[in-house]
Amino acid sequence: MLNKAKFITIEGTEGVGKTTNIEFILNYLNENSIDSIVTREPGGTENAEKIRDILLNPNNEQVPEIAELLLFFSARSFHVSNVIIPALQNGKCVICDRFTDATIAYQGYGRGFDISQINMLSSWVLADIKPDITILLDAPADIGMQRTMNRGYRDRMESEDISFYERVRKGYLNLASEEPNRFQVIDSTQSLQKVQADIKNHLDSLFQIA
Ligand code: Z5A
Repeated sequence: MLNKAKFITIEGTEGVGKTTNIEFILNYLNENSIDSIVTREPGGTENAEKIRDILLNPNNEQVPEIAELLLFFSARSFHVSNVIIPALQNGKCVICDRFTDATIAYQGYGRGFDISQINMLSSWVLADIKPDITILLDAPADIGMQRTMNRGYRDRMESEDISFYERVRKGYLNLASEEPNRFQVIDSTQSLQKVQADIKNHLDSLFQIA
């Protein structure tokens, strides 16, 4: 029998539609009676949400880049041990808004940290946890930025210039080409209906739903 406790991550640069489509994925799983939880990074536990505030609140003291990198992994350690592993062990599907690929894309390609050092931290923190599928919503950086402009609030990570987000996007696309079986890249400049039809196709094959 197919194990339905899948680990699904959703990635992309800001404003590509992660939050919007996580709701769609959750509805899909509910309609197919697949028990699931939705969570996010940085965050997902009480302590990890405190770290999220340190990382994203623009009014906090300056965050050195190395502290930023280590804080993302600290938050992830709380999250993996206290939420992700227990949910998967209890037979639940986990839908996670960002995971380690975000660290490689943002801190590696964006900030310039050595990817092999990030991978080493990752192997310490994650043990053998790896997403079953990663949905990468892809769009040119300026499109995502325009979509989030109307919020009237930019967090600390959203205050970089466009070249940073272009490097992040390139990082994600490189990761996807290195692991084509795990990554499903979806053009998020398409209409929401088309994006969601693509997501549904990938979920149908993951869960073997005809
Ligand atoms: N970060 C990191 O650096 N390293 C790490 O390891 C991790 C994270 C884990 C967390 O932010 C920040 O931390 C993030 C990366 C960094 N910083 N940045 N930049 P987050 O994940 O909490 O938030 P976000 O990435 O900034 O996501 P977002 O801005 O909330 O965007 P979104 O969730 O992808 O988009 P959305 O809210 O679903 O959609 C945005 C708007 O577009 C909305 O009005 C939608 O209705 C609209 N939309 C969505 N899809 C479409 C389509 N297809 N057509 C037209 N309009 C659309």
